[in-house]
Amino acid sequence: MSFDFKTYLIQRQQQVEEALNHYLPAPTGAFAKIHEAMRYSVFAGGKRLRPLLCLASFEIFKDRLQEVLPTACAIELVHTYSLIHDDLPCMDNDDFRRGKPTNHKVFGEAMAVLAGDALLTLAFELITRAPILKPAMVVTAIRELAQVSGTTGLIGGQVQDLEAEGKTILPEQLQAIHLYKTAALLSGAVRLGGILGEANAKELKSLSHFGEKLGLSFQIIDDVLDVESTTEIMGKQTQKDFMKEKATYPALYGVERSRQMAKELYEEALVELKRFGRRVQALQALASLMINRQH
Ligand code: GRG
Repeated sequence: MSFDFKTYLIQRQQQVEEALNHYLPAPTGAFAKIHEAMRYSVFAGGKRLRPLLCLASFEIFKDRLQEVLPTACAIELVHTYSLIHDDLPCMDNDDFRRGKPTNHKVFGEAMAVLAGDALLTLAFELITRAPILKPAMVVTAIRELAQVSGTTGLIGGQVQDLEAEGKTILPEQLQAIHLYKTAALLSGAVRLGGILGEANAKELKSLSHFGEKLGLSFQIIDDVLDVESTTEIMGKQTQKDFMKEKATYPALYGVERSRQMAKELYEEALVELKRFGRRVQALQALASLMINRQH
């Protein structure tokens, strides 16, 4: 029977929404305000690509989704925290994300900082919430998420990105920024699925390469969309990279070559999945969705 990706996607997205709703604290009681701020950005319309990648990667090896759902949600919380903080006036200073006012526009800067911090903290707690996992696996998963979130990943990329503003940088520096700020967390999501699925070292290596290449390709497409798309479609201000003199692929290579590079990386990423046979259908379809996205 052929793989029905549309049905698969709807089901998994629903499972992720339900799990996130379950794990996020209720917007009531003494901490109603911050819980409301956390929930505002988590349920603002994100595509849930990172948890979906984590689930699809896990499903290459195992079926019991309850083992991986808390970790898949944890990655989404780290992603959401990074966007809240990135939108702050001291960073990218954005008023809109996903077509809605940014967190600090609704809750104020102090609460937005704290909501981001609280999501990041909750993420690590969530990984410990799958009681069926072996303790050693929980430790490995926590280390993995910390590494792709810290200066060896997301934060490191953001620092390099800020420092590159207004400067001419080398192609390898640009690639490093994109690998750190975007590909690390995406690849981490794929790797975490493999880790919890008990992939062996060789399998994990293939998943890492797949995630890195896909993540780099995804960020190149993001750069291109900032040039070619509109504020209405993206739900946030476009042309910002140009205005802030950001280091991007279109700035260095032009739009057409950037699209070509993204396509080549995507194809290279798919090659990494060959060893897994038919159980990679969901992961393959997700990769295609990510690279052909319009927003
Ligand atoms: C502030 C610690 C800190 C990190 C910021 C670089 C960065 C991390 C944030 C800037 C926004 C940006 C360019 C992120 C890179 C990844 C990216 C393209 C995010 C958007 O991801 P989607 O499309 O978002 O998955 P949705 O809205 O669907 O969740």
